[in-house]
Amino acid sequence: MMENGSSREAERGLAAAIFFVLICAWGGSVNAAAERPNIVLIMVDDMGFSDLGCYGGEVDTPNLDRLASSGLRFSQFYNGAKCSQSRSMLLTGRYFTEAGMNLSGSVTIAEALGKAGYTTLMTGKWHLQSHPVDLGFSRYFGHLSGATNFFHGDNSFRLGKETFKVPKQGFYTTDANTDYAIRFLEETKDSRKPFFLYVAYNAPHYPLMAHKEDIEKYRGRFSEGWDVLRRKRYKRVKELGLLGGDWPLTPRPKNVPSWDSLSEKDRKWEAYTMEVYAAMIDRVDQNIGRLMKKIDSLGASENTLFMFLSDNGGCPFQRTKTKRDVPGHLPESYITYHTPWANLSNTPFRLYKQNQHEGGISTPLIVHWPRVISKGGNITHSMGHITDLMATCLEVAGAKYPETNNRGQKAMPLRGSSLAPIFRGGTRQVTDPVFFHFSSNRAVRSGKWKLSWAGKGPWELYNMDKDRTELVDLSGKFARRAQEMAASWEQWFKATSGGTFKGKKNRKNNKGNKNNKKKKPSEGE
Ligand SMILES: [Ca+2]
Repeated sequence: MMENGSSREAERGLAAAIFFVLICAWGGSVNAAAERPNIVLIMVDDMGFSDLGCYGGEVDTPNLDRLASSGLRFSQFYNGAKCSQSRSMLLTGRYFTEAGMNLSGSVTIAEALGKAGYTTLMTGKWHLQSHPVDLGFSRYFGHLSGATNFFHGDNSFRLGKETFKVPKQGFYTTDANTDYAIRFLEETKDSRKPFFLYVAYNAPHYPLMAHKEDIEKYRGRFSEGWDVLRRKRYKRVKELGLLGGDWPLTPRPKNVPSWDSLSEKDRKWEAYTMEVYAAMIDRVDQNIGRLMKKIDSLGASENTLFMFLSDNGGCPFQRTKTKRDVPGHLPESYITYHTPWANLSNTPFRLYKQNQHEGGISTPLIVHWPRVISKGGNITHSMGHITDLMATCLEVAGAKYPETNNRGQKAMPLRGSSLAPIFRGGTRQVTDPVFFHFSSNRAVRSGKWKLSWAGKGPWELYNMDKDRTELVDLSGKFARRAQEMAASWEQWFKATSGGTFKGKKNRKNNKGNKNNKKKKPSEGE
């Protein structure tokens, strides 16, 4: 009896198991065909590698920390070191020297996913030529300029293609970008299409402006000064496992005074600028919390691929235009932080926004996608570049790279490759070498080797496995390698920009290839 009973139970168990497997196989194939993921791509502006809590920073970012702890963090992801460069490369998957400001001969993610049946939504800073609606986004709210007054906006604000008059009271750009993102999601929720939402927050770009209550929260948080805080931050970055090797912290640059050498008045002022900067990032995090809550309420959380990054490292430019005593919660204020705090933002790396050393090009990349990333909290040391985001979106959406863009131009080849195999816990064929350029700053990364050039040069060679903080220049020891990599950079620059490198004079090449029309740049960089 026992045997018979056991045998019947076993049969029932087997039948149930077969049924379960069939259901899963059937459900899986239906999901694969019908349930393409939504994609939320969020980029902030002028935020360093280690400002976020989950990257070792002092700023409270509980929402991003939560996404990181149930998602994936990249330790070695690169942007374009400058606002427009990063935006152009993010949207097209091509180098800025090719796509330029007008994205000529390029297809945007919005155009490609729109053709593949996605709803395409954007809010925030554009900072390229043309208009988001003309380049594939069905809805847009934000400012076309590179920088704006966070409380009063500027005359480049648009809702769709219409001029948007910024309200005189109760307006804050970061909040408004989220309000419209939520509104667009609500308005399009019945379309039964998956959505691609790109939110380009202008924060924490200068002018540093934040809500009074958010600034209050950070009172005293930075009073220990940049020397102590940088050492503490380095320790946390290391403890979090974000360093792929045992690299030392870079020393305080010569143009940064020691905190102790400042007068009490100056220390108070400097700490205040960092408090406002932190408050701006805090507000971004609060808004990401609101946005994710909305996506959750739509029942879309599980199959939404969320990616978060910054367009360049901390900004060293001192551009305070008003007196120090005009606080950052007032629209009349125009304060900035500068080199010493940018150096904290980019801990443990060297140099800043616009440089192609690691401080300029290293960004957090947080990826969250419950359906695919089941084991959360991991850190990958796989290298990635901002041009990879287009190929990633195409792959996860099952979309093809179109032959032409919405303007009828032939689409030129993509440069990046998909990050999706990494999301699934595997490895991928990386693009190698990867090239970098802005103005007189340039670099090339090939495997563990990186050749970097800042300002007037010369070329410096680093072994990134042993020295990602770029402290031991090996260009003398491995002169032939350095020469070969330098030659490959020159070749790449000529092939993609149509010109030869002339240092700062190449700023005109930053407008893209020679076929791109020149246009007066808007404020902000
Ligand atoms: Ca920027």
